Amino acid sequence: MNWSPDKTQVKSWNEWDTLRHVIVGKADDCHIPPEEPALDAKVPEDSDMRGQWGRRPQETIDRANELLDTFTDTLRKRGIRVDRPTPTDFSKPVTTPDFHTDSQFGCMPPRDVLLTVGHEILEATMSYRCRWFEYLCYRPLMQQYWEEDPNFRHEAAPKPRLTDADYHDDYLSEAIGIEKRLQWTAEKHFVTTEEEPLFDAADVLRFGKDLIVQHGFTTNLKGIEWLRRHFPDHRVRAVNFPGDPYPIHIDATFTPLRPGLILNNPNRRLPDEQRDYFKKNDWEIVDAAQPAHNTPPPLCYSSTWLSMNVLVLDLKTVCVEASEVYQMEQMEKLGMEVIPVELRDAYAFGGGLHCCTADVYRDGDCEDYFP
Ligand code: DAV
Repeated sequence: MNWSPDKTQVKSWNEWDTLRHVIVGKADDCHIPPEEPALDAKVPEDSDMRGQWGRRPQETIDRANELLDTFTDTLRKRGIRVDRPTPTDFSKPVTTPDFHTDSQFGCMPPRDVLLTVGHEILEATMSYRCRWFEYLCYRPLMQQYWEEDPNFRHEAAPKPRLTDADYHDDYLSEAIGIEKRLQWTAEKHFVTTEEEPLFDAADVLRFGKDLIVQHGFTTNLKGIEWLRRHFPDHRVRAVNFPGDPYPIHIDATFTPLRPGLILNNPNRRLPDEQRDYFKKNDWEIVDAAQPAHNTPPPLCYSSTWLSMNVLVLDLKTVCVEASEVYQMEQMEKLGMEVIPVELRDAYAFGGGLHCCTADVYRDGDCEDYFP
């Protein structure tokens, strides 16, 4: 059945077919959460965020929301349906039988929480304590979709316990140093242990029948195995990127643009033995252009490589952050029409244009791109 704006349908099998319906996050009430093991491992050692926590300054929240609202309008003007989450009170502490945290995070990057595979939206386990309840912000939408689309499968992965046993304590030291971090990530020694299945949805890229999953800080091997058993009709492939000292979320590292073409962060090269799978199936992997900035904006977890965190609208059209001149230029050379979207002042809230969205509907069916 074709998509129509009057009828909710959930379906998206990949990152590139024509986008019709999407969720865009909100910056309301976003907090810098207190220290906790998995989060600390991601905060860069020279970051201005070390040792800080609390509600983000109101003027930065307002500015991020202004940008997210403008992005929403841009998509709507192109005929794309855009839904928004319902933020909860992130200042509330969370206590479970297994852990306590004094505040939560926010709901700017829905991509981290929601994994859309075909007619299913799966709530990820998450791996940070401060993000344990983030799915609640999307429940009003999930409920609405469930009522309106009889084919929609709303699923949630088993909530993890997130006790200290989930985290390697050698990652808790103040100054580990980049060299040691690179050695550890090359050895696939990440902050999360194999205590229980863990994954963030943003570690997964959808290539039709194949799900490509980053093994790193936020997704462990048991999380990948859980996805494999949960999606028995898919091939679930683990990848890892040894050049990344803080490997969380695949979408500033590996960016498919259309069937046969992927951008790879040149500092986080996919190892040769893992490239073969793509090469054998005629996928070209090209180095992404350099970011336009030397440093991330203030109080930001992510690296400057949010430059390649783009949202593909269809096989010929891509949204790129408006200040990322080199990335825009490369996209044009690759035959894409670029829509510049200003978002840099929202990066600190959890990511770029791919992170701040989650697919609800794209045209197209589940195809096998690796026959
Ligand atoms: O390069 O810092 C950012 C991904 C955010 N979801 C990076 C990864």
